[in-house]
Amino acid sequence: MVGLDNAGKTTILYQFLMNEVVHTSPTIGSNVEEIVWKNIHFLVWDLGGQQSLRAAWSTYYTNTEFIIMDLKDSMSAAEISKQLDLTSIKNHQWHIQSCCALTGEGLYQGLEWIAQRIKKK
Ligand SMILES: Nc1nc2c(ncn2[C@@H]2O[C@H](COP(=O)(O)OP(=O)(O)OP(=O)(O)O)[C@@H](O)[C@H]2O)c(=O)[nH]1
Ligand SMILES: [Mg+2]
Repeated sequence: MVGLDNAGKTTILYQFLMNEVVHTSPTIGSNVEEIVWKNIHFLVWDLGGQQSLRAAWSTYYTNTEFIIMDLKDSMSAAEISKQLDLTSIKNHQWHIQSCCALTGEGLYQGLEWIAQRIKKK
């Protein structure tokens, strides 16, 4: 799970794990938790988003199957896809899920998209 610092990644992680909003501090390094949902075990690595930590993100990508990006509230899903030119990506699938880590809205729809693709493998 990667994204800008203060975007809400750690909040999402603990929403999935405990169904509640926990008090967070900026992540230095990473948090890792196992989330079990619909009999699927998700090993979720939550990476610190501060500028100085971003160079280390790639070291976590080996054997990574899915990346969750939580971007700040400013753009719609359509705008994000346009800005990042996602439609030009043809060698893997992608999906934008709008969500709110504080209420949990949209979080499980995001996992559902991943779960559907795991089943097709
Ligand atoms: N309004 C709003 N605030 C959020 C949301 N998600 C997280 N926050 C708040 O944003 C702050 C930062 O959340 P974190 O989960 O620590 O952010 P992070 O992405 O893990 O940040 P780094 O560890 O520094 O990369 C906290 O005060 C959260 O309560 C959200 O969906 N909406
Ligand atoms: Mg964090």
